[in-house]
Amino acid sequence: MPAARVGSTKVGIYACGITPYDATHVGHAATYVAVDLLQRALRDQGLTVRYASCVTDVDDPLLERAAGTGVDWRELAAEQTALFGADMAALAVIPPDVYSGVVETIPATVDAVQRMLADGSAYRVPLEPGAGGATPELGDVYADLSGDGGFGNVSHLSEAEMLALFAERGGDPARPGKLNPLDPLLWRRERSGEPHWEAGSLGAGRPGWHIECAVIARTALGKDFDILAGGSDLLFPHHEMSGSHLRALAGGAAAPRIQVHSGMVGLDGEKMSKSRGNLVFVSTLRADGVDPMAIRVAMLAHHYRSDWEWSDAELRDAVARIEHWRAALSGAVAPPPDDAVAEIRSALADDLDSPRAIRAMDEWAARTLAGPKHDEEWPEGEPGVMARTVDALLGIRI
Ligand code: 5CA
Ligand code: ZN
Repeated sequence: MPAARVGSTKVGIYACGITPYDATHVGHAATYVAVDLLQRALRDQGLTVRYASCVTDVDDPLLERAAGTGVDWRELAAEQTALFGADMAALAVIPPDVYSGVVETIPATVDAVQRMLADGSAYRVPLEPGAGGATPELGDVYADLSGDGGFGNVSHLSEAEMLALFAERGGDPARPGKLNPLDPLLWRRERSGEPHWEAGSLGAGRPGWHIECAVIARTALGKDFDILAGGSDLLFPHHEMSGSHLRALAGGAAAPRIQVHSGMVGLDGEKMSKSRGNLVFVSTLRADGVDPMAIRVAMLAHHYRSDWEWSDAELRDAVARIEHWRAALSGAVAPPPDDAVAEIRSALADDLDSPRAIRAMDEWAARTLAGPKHDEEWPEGEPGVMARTVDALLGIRI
């Protein structure tokens, strides 16, 4: 787990938010539970956490889904964002201090792109005929990565690997007119049928994905915030590019200090993803009467960095585990909890080792249910200490 910056008791965390369609599946939720665990561990160390997140409320796949289903994209985004909020509350995820939409951040993003154009870290690429409305001479804007010596330090991938992932994850390496195939889009001029916003000297259009998160994070947390978080599928290109934009906007100083990436949750042998459609939604589980705390325990049973598979058996194990804990917590007496609390704290301080923290709780529950040995005296009230510990540190309310 990241140590606090020397002399500072404040930690800024930015976690990329959802693109609001087909949300919230248990993969998304596992990533936000991991960030929540990080936040709880840092708070327990006496640090003040400022947590910011976003909602990518205009984006190609969202627009495609809205067009495909005949729903207004704004309605789809609003409805899915509300559902996400309800799911997160049920999973006891501490809400962000700052939660910004991409659409509401457009003025700040326009300002950032204009600054990058002015200082030479961005350039215009001519449009195809028919694009750009009344000002087709103003091209799309791309970041020029050639001046960024830090590019590649997040993912450490070869150029071939970068190109493959860039093409797979929303990039456009083959776009004619770019200086480097990897240069990412900062501002997309208006195209027929696509939403667009007035943007002064840029010409009407909408922002690129990576600059949005850079601007939201920087606005909420300042230029040298500590932690950028998300699932491992965001490592490249998204977080590599956002990191590069943050350096460009800060004139070289590096933010964030640390990147945290959670593993991918799969289903039936494949990553759970909107494009594959192999999704288990938190809201569906909740509607089926599944205890959200069991969903959370199923997630915490895996280390946040590992990839794992969602299954009914995982959920059944979590339900049984909660019942076991509940039985121990509902008694009047228990062994003094100091060792168990210390073990949970130490597990979390060791790169958020939640499986180890959970084992400590299992062992405490087993000992409690076994009852005191003949020479032991257990004070009253101790189960309450453990209940508050798992609530505060693991976010599990029983
Ligand atoms: N809006 C962008 C980030 S700016 C986005 O990636 N949205 S998302 O809805 O696709 O994903 C939201 C979060 O869930 C991201 O951190 C992503 O890395 C994570 N995520 C997506 N699929 C999975 C999965 N199968 N397992 C774990 N985390 C996942
Ligand atoms: Zn993001």
